[in-house]
Amino acid sequence: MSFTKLPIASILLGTFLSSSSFAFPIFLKQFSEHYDANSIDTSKLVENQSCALCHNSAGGGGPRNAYGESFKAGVLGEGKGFDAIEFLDSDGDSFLNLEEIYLNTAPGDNNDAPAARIGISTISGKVSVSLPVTCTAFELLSFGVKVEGSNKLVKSNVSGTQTLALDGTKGAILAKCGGENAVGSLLLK
Ligand SMILES: [Ca+2]
Repeated sequence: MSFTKLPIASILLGTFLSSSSFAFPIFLKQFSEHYDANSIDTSKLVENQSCALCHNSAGGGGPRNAYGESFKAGVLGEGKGFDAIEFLDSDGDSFLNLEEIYLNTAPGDNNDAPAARIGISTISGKVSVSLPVTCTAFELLSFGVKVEGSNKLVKSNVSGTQTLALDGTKGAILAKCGGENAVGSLLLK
């Protein structure tokens, strides 16, 4: 039986969803949809963290963790999108929330952090990416700018410093080595 045939049940369900730990699945869905729309697969993060993405308790409800507090202040409080809290390091592990989300480590848990940082800088109209490890599966996403003529670059078994063509001046670049747990980003203003 569908909820469309049970308006009272729908109303009651809506009340629970907006006022308790049941609110979480709605925000989790928004989180997944936002990052899916930006070519960032968060399925592993969502599966591993579930309610602990924003709460101290894996079961949800109760106190929020550092990312949950950022979400409460920036997204709920100020009515902004997830973008508003992406360039914060909520849990203080020295990696930005967006970097952690891209790598699928927990942005609200400083015991779950990337293992190494990928250095990204611009040099004479190009972008320089310094890999601290040999990347078995290197991926680079760019927003607003293009790298090597594309918004997504995938390479296998790369190491050292990559100097890549950059088109555009304003945007963001994310790079990761999924298997080696390394990530980096650059915001171009
Ligand atoms: Ca973390």
